[in-house]
Amino acid sequence: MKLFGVTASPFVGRVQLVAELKGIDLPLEMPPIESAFANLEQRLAALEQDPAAALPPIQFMGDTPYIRQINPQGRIPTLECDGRYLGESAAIAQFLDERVPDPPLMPDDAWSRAKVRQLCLVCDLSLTPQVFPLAQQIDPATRDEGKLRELTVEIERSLFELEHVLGPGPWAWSDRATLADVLMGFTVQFYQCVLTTTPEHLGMTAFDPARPFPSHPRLAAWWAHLSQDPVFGTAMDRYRGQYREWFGSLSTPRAFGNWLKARAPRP
Ligand SMILES: N[C@@H](CCC(=O)N[C@@H](CS)C(=O)NCC(=O)O)C(=O)O
Repeated sequence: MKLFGVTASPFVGRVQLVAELKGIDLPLEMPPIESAFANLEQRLAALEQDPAAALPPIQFMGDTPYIRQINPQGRIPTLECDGRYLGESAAIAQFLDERVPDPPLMPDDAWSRAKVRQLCLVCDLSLTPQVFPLAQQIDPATRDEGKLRELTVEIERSLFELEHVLGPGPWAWSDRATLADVLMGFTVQFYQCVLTTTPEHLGMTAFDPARPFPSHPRLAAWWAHLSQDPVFGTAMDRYRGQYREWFGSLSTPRAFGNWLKARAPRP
């Protein structure tokens, strides 16, 4: 088995954490991304001439011919297992959980398993889709205030939903870590990193690093517990630096081009 992806992706991070918790040896392979670099030099030169040049967006690691061939979604992470391919971090995480049952990342009883799935779905249908567009609003020079207001409302609604679906704790559902903690952990950590990248936290009060989730006591208690856990806490810290670097690259197409270039495979 191996995983196609790059560590700057929180979705890849989810799968790597599940592998770590289960002691699965899961090498990470950067997908062949030559196509993403094909016109990079020319693009950077064009931007040098005209920083406002409207060029089509540069592809990220996932949406490349190689990945599209093995995963029709053109996304990372993509798992290779016995010559077969699986996409979607939640599906991959669940597959690994079933393949190596110890320690289990799903509860024993049907009701609790359903609640864990509900948390995973609420996270990925409600909060996760908001945090990437939020990262695009980091730079005040290119920020769309209307979009930011829209995202603020949506994120507030998502946090309310999660707050009220969370179980008694201390983990997301019960006294044991489950797939809900893995999925929510990476989404919330990405969200925290976006907000703390700007001095005014994009005007959102939901995540004060000194006192996270001031109006969501269950989320606050869950996040404190997860952050202090040796395995989860270390995984979150590991990815924080990667995201910071990436966010810094989102401000202009040129900065993003340079970020991508720094990751180009050496000939
Ligand atoms: N729902 C998917 C999302 C995966 C995803 O969006 N991955 C991004 C990287 S973080 C990607 O491959 N995007 C394609 C691209 O930007 O080229 C999952 O959970 O695996």
